[in-house]
Amino acid sequence: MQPIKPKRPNIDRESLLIDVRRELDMPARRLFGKRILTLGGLAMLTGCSLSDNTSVENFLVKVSRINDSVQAWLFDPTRLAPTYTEAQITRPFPFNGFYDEDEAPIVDGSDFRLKVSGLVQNKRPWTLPELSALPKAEQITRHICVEGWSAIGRWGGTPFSEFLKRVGADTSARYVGFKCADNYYESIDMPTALHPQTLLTFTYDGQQLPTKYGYPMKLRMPTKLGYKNPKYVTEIFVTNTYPGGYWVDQGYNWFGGS
Ligand SMILES: Nc1nc2c(c(=O)[nH]1)N[C@H]1C(S)=C(S)[C@@H](COP(=O)(O)O)O[C@H]1N2
Ligand SMILES: [Mo]
Repeated sequence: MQPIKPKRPNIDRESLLIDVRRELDMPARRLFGKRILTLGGLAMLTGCSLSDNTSVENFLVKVSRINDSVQAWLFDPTRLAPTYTEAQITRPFPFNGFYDEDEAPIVDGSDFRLKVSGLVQNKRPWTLPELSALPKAEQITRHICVEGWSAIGRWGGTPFSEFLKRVGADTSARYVGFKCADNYYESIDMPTALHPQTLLTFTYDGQQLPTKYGYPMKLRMPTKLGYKNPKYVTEIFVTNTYPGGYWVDQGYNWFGGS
């Protein structure tokens, strides 16, 4: 038999990665459910034709035998996620949370202070105007939720690496953790925190971030699945102690890359 050499197929990378995740040994796999991991689910997410998906499946059979080096290639934290045009934005962009939209926390911006703690030189809290004065960045990227939908949106704010630089974060530490106004919490690896597309965002589609999308701020990472992107962030900390996350602690994969 010919040895199987996985090679990069000409198909939508995101749809591929969702299923590659299934093939890799991921604890979250049971909880994500079969819904998005079927051919039909893939077709729904990506609008791919069945023939494309067939080639995805064939590829995945091969990928399921891969080793760590291929996994490292798939989740390379320096890889850039695709960006999109204004015309491709999903309207209206969906709301999601572990509660209904009308229960989303309403944060008072006027006396808001972002807390900073852990392995940083400067723990001074930040007001919203101070945060808005940081160097600007904007991106139109795809948000992928494991519940079976994805949507393209436009977020604006500051590169998270700029924020980490200003607070004197120990960037040799392993994790950055987030606490949220709705008691959600998350944490990410330092390479992702420093990734050029990881933004601390204050706007959605050119307007102040509305309550439903996480006012006063959302950490937006197009290299991570939806649940890794915390909204209503109230505290950021740098640590070497694994902080977990709201869904991660219920079995979702911690890396959560897309
Ligand atoms: N604080 C907070 N952040 C959160 C969540 C949440 O419930 N609370 N849900 C996560 C999930 S599962 C998704 S898909 C996205 C939804 O973001 P959106 O409402 O802007 O679409 O937020 C993520 N961040
Ligand atoms: Mo999600």
